[in-house]
Amino acid sequence: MRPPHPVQTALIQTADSSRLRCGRFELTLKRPLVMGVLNLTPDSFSDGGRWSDTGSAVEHATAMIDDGVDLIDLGAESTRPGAPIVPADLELSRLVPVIRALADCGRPLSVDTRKPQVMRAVLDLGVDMINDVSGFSDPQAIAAVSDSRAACCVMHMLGDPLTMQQDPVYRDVVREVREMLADRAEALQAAGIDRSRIVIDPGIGFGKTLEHNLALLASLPGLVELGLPVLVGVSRKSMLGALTGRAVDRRLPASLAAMLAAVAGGAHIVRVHDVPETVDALRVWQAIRDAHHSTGNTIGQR
Ligand code: HH2
Repeated sequence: MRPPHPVQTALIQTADSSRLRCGRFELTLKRPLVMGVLNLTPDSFSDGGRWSDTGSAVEHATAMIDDGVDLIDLGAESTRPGAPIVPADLELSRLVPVIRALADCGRPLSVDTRKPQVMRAVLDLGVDMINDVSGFSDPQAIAAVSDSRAACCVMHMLGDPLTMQQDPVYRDVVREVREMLADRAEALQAAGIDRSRIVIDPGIGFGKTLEHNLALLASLPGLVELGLPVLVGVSRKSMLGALTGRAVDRRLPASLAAMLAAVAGGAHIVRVHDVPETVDALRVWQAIRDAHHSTGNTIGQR
């Protein structure tokens, strides 16, 4: 197993967002954390079907841990544009055996789900984070997490996966996404969920054109100013295909570039498919940034 990547020098950062309470874990956010994607779906946009039996899913999770992953995000319903809704019992039948097998893997387990029923069941199994791409817009979803210790990732999405890419329109995408995330974070806090458990995510590719995605990535420092940890998922996404002309299986360099841009903009957690490559890129980026910082200059946001 590789050593954890080095803790970077803390730069300008609000006290609020320097730690994340995440179920059984308390995570320090002084260096960017790597969330590895574990899709248990037959139809995810980049790796559908690859890890859909428990044995291969556990093998992949173990490899990600060896490669230095900080959190594992399990998903059993694709949210790609146009994806159909998966019934809760099917979603759970994919999740439960893998959660049980990974319960003691030493890394926080996150579950990517929009269904309160699924949230409650996986929280009963002890998962550490609920990642809701619909931003806890269902009051039952807030109720499901409020009596747990789990972290809550609030993502921005315009509409739902079935329709979200059909001509998304904003007046000011950066302002609207920021306001929605601040509102949802307030709703979670009103239900008794402490700020130290809340993560926000601009939802790259969820009801956004290429221009919207670029504007959001370019203005991440404005989201970081909300004082909550910011998660960004851009790995292999179609915006990278639009920029490079590459098919989904050839988007690793583009994914790494976008990931580093997000981290330079202040992102605290990056959600990625390619863990070893991401960990390596972050090691190099951090070493340069820390050396630069120790000379008295600053780069990046934090
Ligand atoms: N992206 C995807 C799924 N879940 N959750 C958060 N918080 N942020 C993201 O950007 C995000 C997410 C899409 O990626 P993937 O899980 O690989 O695809 P699919 O939804 O097709 O399973």
